[in-house]
Amino acid sequence: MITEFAEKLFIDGIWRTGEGARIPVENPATGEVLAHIAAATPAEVDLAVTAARKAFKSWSRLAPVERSKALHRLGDAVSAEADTMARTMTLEQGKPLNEARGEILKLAEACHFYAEEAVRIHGEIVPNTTTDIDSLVVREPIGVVGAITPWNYPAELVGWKLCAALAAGCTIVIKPAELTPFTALAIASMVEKAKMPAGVVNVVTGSGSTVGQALVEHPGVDKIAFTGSSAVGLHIQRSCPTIKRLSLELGCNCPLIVTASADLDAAAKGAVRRSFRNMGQICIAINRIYVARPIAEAFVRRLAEAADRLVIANGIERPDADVGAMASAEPLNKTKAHLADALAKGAKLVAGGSAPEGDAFARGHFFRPTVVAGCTHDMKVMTEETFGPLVGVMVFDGLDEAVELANDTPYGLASYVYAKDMDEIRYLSSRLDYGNVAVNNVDAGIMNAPYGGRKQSGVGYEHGREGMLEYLNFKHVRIRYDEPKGR
Ligand code: TAP
Repeated sequence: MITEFAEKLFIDGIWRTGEGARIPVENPATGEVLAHIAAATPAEVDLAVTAARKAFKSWSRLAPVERSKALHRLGDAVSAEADTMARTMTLEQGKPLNEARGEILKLAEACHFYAEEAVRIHGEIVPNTTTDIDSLVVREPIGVVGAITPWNYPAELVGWKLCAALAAGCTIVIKPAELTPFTALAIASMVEKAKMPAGVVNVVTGSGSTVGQALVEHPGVDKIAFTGSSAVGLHIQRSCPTIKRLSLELGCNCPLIVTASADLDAAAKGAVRRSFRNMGQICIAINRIYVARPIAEAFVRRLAEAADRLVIANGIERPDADVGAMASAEPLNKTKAHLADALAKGAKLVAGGSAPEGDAFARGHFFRPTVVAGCTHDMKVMTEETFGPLVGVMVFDGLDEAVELANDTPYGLASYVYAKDMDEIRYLSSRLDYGNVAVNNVDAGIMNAPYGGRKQSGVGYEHGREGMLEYLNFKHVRIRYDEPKGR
């Protein structure tokens, strides 16, 4: 699949060999170059936006049931190709094959979910001061969407935007991350298989600062749907030359609170899963854990043992590994820097702390899942997003202290609680200043509930009905009627 898409752009339903500079895409588990992509030129970006604008005229006027059928066909095409698409993702991103396959199937789930929502875009009739007037509130698609996505979930983060936008009647130009472009191009080929009209979905590859920025600045793009770092999100907000709708799904530094009433085994299991899955390269990864003093020692022991038990491997060779390679040297270096900072400031290493040994790991971006205890808020691990396999643990004495520490951050995407006491659960969940609070589980995002951040974690929502509202304008149509003649 990868060589098939090398140097290609998908514009107006046609696979074009790009005219811009070639950029290598590497396998992060081995360092080998998989293939090259073509950086879209300004003219090619313009072509894609023009195609999306043209397609918008008919796609937005299509009966919702037809858009729904097209999204169901896309979901079916994605499921049918799950194995090959997963392989593409593992090769370019590093996560184990089984996990990649799970992500592809979740993309298919998003297609079917928004296919169902496409036929439920209804409006309201609002009461007026006189009875001869109706106020209709109708919903209309915004227009052309520029979707800019990161490399950690190369299928789902494209899919949430694509499916919600198309269900609403918008068309889309996607700019995937340079590190993981082939998964997005594979999605484009499923769009083709699903026989979507030309121009409804377009994919242009290249760097964020040129191709992504060109979408941000293009007057033909009505909305930017962005997932990525808070720094780039802020830059996009500042650099929009015209008024555009923006959804910004940004970074976080997510806390977990473990109270004295918690089931310790469940808490350690949840903490390990959400700290280290995808090598911690998740916007909702648990970065910092606050644990009640009486249970701290027992919890840290369980956490460290569970972290040490995780199987690390090249995700192609060992599909069922717990974790694979990190996606590039950048998040790995940041992980090492945050670890060094914590240790220099007095934290104690209780698990991991180095790269795994052996030839199999020599050329890839591998690191052992790492736990540091005895942390304080002077340490970067407790205050900045690491985006790597490192978690810090700190002890608390009272629930108010735990809440204060958990909320002591500019971010607000997701937080976690393990507790059995209902009073504690209510107290904590109502005080945590986050868009998502997961209690006694670590799946903060599910397809049919809104998922979005507060503060520097962004604006807007994905998932759920709310995710589709991000692609719709409201229109108020106020109609005054006369008495019918000859009544
Ligand atoms: P970024 O560096 O912000 O990149 C995200 C996307 O933006 C990439 O496609 C990037 O292109 C592009 N980009 C970079 N500069 C741009 C510019 N000036 N104009 C337009 N686009 C630009 O993030 P990342 O390192 O890929 O991903 C990690 C971050 O994403 C973390 O902070 C993580 O928390 C966040 N994230 C958030 C969520 C949610 S749902 N809140 C989910 C996943 C990840 P290139 O990389 O190709 O240059």
